[in-house]
Amino acid sequence: MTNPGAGLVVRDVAARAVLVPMSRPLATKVGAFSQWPLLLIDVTTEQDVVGRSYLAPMTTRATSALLPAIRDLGAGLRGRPVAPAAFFEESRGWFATAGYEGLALAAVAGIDIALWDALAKAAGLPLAQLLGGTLGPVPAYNSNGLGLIPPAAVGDEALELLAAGGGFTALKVRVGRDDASDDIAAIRRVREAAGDRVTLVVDYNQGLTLGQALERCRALDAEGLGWIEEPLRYDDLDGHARLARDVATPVMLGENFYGPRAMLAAIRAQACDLVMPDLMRIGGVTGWLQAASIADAFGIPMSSHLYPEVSGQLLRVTPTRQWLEWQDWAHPVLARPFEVRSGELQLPDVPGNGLEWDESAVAHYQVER
Ligand code: SMN
Ligand code: MG
Repeated sequence: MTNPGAGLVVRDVAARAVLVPMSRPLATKVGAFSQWPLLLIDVTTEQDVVGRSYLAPMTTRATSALLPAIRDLGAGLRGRPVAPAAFFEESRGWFATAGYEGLALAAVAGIDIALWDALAKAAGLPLAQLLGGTLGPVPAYNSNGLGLIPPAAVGDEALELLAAGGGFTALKVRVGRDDASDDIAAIRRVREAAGDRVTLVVDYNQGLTLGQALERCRALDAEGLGWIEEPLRYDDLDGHARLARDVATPVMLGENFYGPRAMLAAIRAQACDLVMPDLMRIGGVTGWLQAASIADAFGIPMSSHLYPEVSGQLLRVTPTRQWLEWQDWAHPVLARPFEVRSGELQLPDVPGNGLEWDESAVAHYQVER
C-alpha cells in the first residue's frame, strides 16, 4: 500500500466563524453560555480531498483573535504536503516569538485536525483506523446541562438529560454555588433522580480558593462521585496536588492543558488523578497522540473535553481511555451528528473523522469576520 498521504498537497485553508444556539444554556463558574461560537476549517488539496475540523474557542472574543492566526498559518501551507506531524513541529518555530501556547497552539490544532482528516480520507479509512485502532463504541457521559441552577430544579433536568435518548449512564454536574450546602443539595437531588447506577462527576470550573476547596472537596467524599474537576485555577499545580493528597475523590484536570508538556508537568506534580485534554488546547490530533502516550506511561486514565466527534476517534487509540464528554453543541452545523446508543458514542464507518457541514445551516449561523 502506498503512503496514504504521499500525493496530498494543500491547495487552500478556509476558516469560517459561526455562532450557534445551545439546546440548553449553561451557567458555570467559568462563564454563562447561551450561544456557542465555532470556527469551521476546511483544508482543500490539489487532489480534491477536503479535510475538515472545528474549534470551539468558547467566546466570540477568542474566536475573533483566533481566526487571523488560522488564516495566516493556512496561507503558509499552500503548495505544501499534507504532513500534520511535520507541520506540528514546524509551527513551534513560526510562533516562537509570539508565544506558542494559547492562541498559537489552538490555531495549529485546528489545521492539524483537518490535515489528519484529509489523510484518513485519502486512505479511505476512518481516522481511528488510520491511527491503527478499530471502530467501536466509546463510553460517554452527558455534559449538556446541570449548570448552576437552583438545586430544586436539578432533579428534573437530570431526568431530562437521561431521557433525551442515548441511554446515558453518567452525568456531569456543575458546582461552585455561593453556599456549599446548595451544591450538596443539588448533587443529592441528581443522585435521587438518576439512581445509584448512574455515575456522577462534578466540575468547579476553577471557582474555589484552596481553603474553600479543602473544605468543600472533603465534604464531597461522602457523595460517591467519579471525579472533582478543576476546583482551583487550572495552573495551580501545587494547590491541586495538595487536594489530590487530602481528598479521596479523584481530582480531574486537563481541559486547560496547553500542549502535551503541560499535561506532563501536571502529572509530574501529582496535581491530578485523572486527565481530560481538550482537543484544541492539547494541540489537535498530533498533540492528543503525544498526550495519550504520556498518560499511558504514567498509567493515568484519560478522558476528553468537548469535541465529541474527533475525541471519540482518538479515544479508540488512547490506551488509558476512560470517558468521552458528550455535548450536542456543534450539532446545529453538522450534516450527520454522531449517534449515542446505550451510553456509547457510535463512530461512523466513513473515511476521515466523520465531520461534515450542513452548509445551509452554516450559511444561516455564519458570522462575517
Ligand atoms: C465547560 C467547558 C466549556 C463550556 C462550559 C463548561 C466545562 C466542562 O468545564 O468540562 O464541560
Ligand atoms: Mg470542565
